[in-house]
Amino acid sequence: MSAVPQASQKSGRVDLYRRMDKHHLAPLWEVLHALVPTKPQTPCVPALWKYRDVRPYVMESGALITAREAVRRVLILENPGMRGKSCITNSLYCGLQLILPGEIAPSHRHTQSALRFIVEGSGSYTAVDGERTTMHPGDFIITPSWTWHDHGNPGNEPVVWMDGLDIQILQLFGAQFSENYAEEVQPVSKPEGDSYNRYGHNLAPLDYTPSGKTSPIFSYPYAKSRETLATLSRSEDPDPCHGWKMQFINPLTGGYAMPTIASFIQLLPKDFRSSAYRSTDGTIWSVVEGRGTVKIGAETHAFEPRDTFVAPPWNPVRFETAGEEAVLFSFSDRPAQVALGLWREQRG
Ligand code: GTQ
Repeated sequence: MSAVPQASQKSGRVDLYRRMDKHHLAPLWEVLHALVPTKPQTPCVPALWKYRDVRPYVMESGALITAREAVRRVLILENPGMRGKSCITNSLYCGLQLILPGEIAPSHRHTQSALRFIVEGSGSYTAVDGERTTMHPGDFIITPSWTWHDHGNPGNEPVVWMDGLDIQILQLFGAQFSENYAEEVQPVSKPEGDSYNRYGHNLAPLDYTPSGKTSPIFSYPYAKSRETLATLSRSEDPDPCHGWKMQFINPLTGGYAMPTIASFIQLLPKDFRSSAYRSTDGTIWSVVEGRGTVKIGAETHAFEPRDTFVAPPWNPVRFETAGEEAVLFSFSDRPAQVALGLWREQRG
């Protein structure tokens, strides 16, 4: 038998494909290497959104549609390699949400888990299951799957935050549900700080048994995470890949704050050149403090506060800072990959 297909075999195959196509059948051998590649293959590309460039569009949207009419007034950060799919990586959605003084974004709930990372402005709130949390730049807030949530801005300045949702994961599984609350704003049933005081102080109620897969606290104030980073930086050397990096946890399990999305906060020392690091979880960063550059795969981008950038799965990431420290927030689908036994990382 010859290893090279005969012309008759080739035309026979084309004929076979054509006839079986009507029965919704397709030959695996034509697509096998694309389906089962030797290393991660993705249309997701590295990208950075400069807040300086994006902000005017965010503010212009504020003059053209209200939060009430939009339901959520958000500009989606679409990965340049996956335009039209409303995603920033294969599995995650990211957007910048604007809420102007006096506005409300009406209450709803969905099976998608959401995080908010406050980029600009103070004085707005997110309400989750009867408790409001006032937002400040750098705060990390979660909206667990199927919890009622609405946003409002009783303050006097525009507030912009980054939204991260597991929309594409829910799409993959076909498990999306959502509904609107009967009223625009859900009733406030708990004082501000209730969940943080109950669960965020190394204490738990006597009868507490974890219910669900999400952290019982939904606000992680920047003041606390920044203090932790400062403490670490005074007492130990930075990690060569990450600087000083911490993960946000569910304080009652030690696990991730949400079952599908992990989030992190890291401090890069000044005059730092990190070693290359890659992992299978494509990651989105929001810059809180400081300037530097990030090399993602073959692309290098300069970053400054409030910029957002994305590293696709398995793309090596390197950071450089000069003269100043930098603080970066990030999130990825790591918990989902870990739960399924898929997550890999490589240093150097
Ligand atoms: O705030 O509930 O960016 O439902 C996309 C979908 C935000 C939200 C988004 C949402 C929300």
